[in-house]
Amino acid sequence: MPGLIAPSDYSREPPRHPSLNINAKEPFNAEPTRQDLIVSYITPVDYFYKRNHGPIPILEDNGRYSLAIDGLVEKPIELSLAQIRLLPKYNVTATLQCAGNRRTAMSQQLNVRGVGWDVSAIGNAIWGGAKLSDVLELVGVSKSTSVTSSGGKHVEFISIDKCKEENGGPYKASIPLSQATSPEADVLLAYEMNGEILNRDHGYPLRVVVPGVIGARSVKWLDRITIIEQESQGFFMQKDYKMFPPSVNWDNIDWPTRRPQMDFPVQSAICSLQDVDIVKQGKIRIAGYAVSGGGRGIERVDVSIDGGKTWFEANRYQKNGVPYVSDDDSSCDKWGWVLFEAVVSLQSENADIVVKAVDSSANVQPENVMSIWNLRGILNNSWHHVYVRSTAAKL
Ligand SMILES: Nc1nc2c(c(=O)[nH]1)N[C@H]1C(S)=C(S)[C@@H](COP(=O)(O)O)O[C@H]1N2
Ligand SMILES: [Mo]
Repeated sequence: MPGLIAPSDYSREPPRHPSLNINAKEPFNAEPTRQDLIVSYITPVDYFYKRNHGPIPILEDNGRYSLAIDGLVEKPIELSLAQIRLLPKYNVTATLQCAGNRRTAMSQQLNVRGVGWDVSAIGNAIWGGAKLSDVLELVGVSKSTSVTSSGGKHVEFISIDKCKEENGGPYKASIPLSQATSPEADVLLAYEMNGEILNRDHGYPLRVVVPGVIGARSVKWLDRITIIEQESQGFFMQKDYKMFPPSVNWDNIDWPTRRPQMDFPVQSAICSLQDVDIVKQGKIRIAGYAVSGGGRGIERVDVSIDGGKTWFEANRYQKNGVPYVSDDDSSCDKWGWVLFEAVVSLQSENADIVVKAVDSSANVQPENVMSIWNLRGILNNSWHHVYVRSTAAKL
């Protein structure tokens, strides 16, 4: 298809903010500093983590973008961006989190395979675009459908980037048709991020945003949507982003025994401090983010300054001044993270500060990283500890 093209080398990458910590250069994988991550409830585009598997695609100067929708549907179509923009526009505030967020910490316990990430492979943005459920009506699939008359049960998103995991082919992922056609699931074909035209790193001109689900399913630089019988057979659905138990290693791994990971689990991390930090004696600020997948809200954020022996609750907020209530969709963002904050005076020179969140289904983060260790290092949502030494001396 003319228009959107995928370079096979890294000579045409977009500019990026110099403050990002780069975890891999080619493909470009970077995250903001902890401090930058929580400057505001909505993550500025410059500070939003970037996770790629190949060179960034580009719209040719005179290129005309169009999106094909086909497969097990009555009337396949091709849509221009203008036609997609004509559909009702929704702004959905949703947190995107890479399944590999906090992988470095898991790897420090026992080595795992994958790009290392600190706690910032996550961001919260206002995504603007058309609802996938509206778009699918144009090909004759009505709202709340779980199977089409020709047997379609999954919606596959196909990009145009060149990924080595796909032997130079494009990135692909799928979600169930029931989720794609559910207006409440808020799955978007987004052309805006934080009120601006989506930039190249984040999927220009059009990407999928699947709220509450690991970032890997939110396909960027969307080229084609196809309705299929079984879930996508792409590498990133079948041979990656699956959660294995700690007993599985690279010699006994059997990929088909596990389902592709979709929702992410309850998660939180401290961003106002480094894992090992020195602070001035007196009051310190413990702040960070908490979020859960599947549209579950954050019921509580617990903080400890004695390694988890005793706990107290942190304040939670989304928009400034509005108290956060985990099950109130009218005043709170269902798919968005909450920021938390607690100000404490440390009682001793050394403190083991811990945070754990509880979601609206009473799911709690696991205490121990080794109990959820897996060879790909995904979904590290264990309690986040930071070790702080306070000193009377001027820093
Ligand atoms: N086409 C394409 N889509 C993609 C990817 C990719 O490499 N290619 N990476 C996925 C992964 S693993 C994540 S976590 C998110 C990252 O989105 P972001 O770079 O906008 O933060 O995009 C997803 N969509
Ligand atoms: Mo990811």
